[in-house]
Amino acid sequence: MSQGKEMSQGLVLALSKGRIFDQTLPLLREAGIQVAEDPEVSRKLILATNRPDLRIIIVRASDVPTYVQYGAADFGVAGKDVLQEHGNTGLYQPIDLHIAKCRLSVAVRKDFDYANAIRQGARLRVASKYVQVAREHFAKKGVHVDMIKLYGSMELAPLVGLADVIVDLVDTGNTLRANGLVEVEQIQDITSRLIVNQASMKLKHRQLQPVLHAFKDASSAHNCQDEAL
Ligand code: PRT
Ligand code: MG
Repeated sequence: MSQGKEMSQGLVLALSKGRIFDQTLPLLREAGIQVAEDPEVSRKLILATNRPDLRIIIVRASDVPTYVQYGAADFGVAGKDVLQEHGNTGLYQPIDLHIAKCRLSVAVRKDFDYANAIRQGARLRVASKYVQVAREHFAKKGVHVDMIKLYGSMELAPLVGLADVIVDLVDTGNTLRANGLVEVEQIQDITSRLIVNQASMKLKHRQLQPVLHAFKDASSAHNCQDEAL
């Protein structure tokens, strides 16, 4: 049997390496699922689990919704930041897992007068990976923005004069501090959600349902407001 055929019959879960994999692992364990290998060590992109009908694929964090949307994975775990930029097409988002917590914030150089810069009618150069959310945030405040799309190391932009402000994820604040930046506004709290391909939810309902319930139970210690599955 070909690999593709095998994958289409079982369930495929898409995860990214790093904090999402690390923080999903305990939830999987509570759901009775053990992952055979550590992706950091094995470098494999398809990982077996103790369940013959469940495999994990390792993809870039921002690619998780794409794999799930097109059905290459039946379900996955992705940050709210990534989901907002990607959009909801083809995806259900039934469970907030309350993992990989951080916040999306506006940050500037310590010596930058933000209050003055955002006065009504002003124009601001904003660098971010999260251009949709950043645009909406400043539109609500009546601030005109020149949006500069970046893919990483956002903290550098104000330091070298590329932008006045950045919109980026903040957890401990250590990265901002190390670069002489300060958080001037918190836009939203971010956690990661379990996302499910809409066709899989119907066609693989019998297989998926127990796994989704186990995920929900495992994460419910932190959460009381999940939508119905
Ligand atoms: O790293 P890569 O470019 O491959 O992809 P990625 O950055 O999208 O993936 P990853 O694994 O770093 O992040 C996956 C998800 O984790 C994100 O989509 C968020 O939902 C969530 N998350 C939680 C975070 C953070 N906390 C976080 N602190 N993602 C990124 N950061 C970065 C932030 O961008 C900043 O550069 O960490 C830095 C700030 O951290 P502090 O602790 O110094 O404030
Ligand atoms: Mg990263």
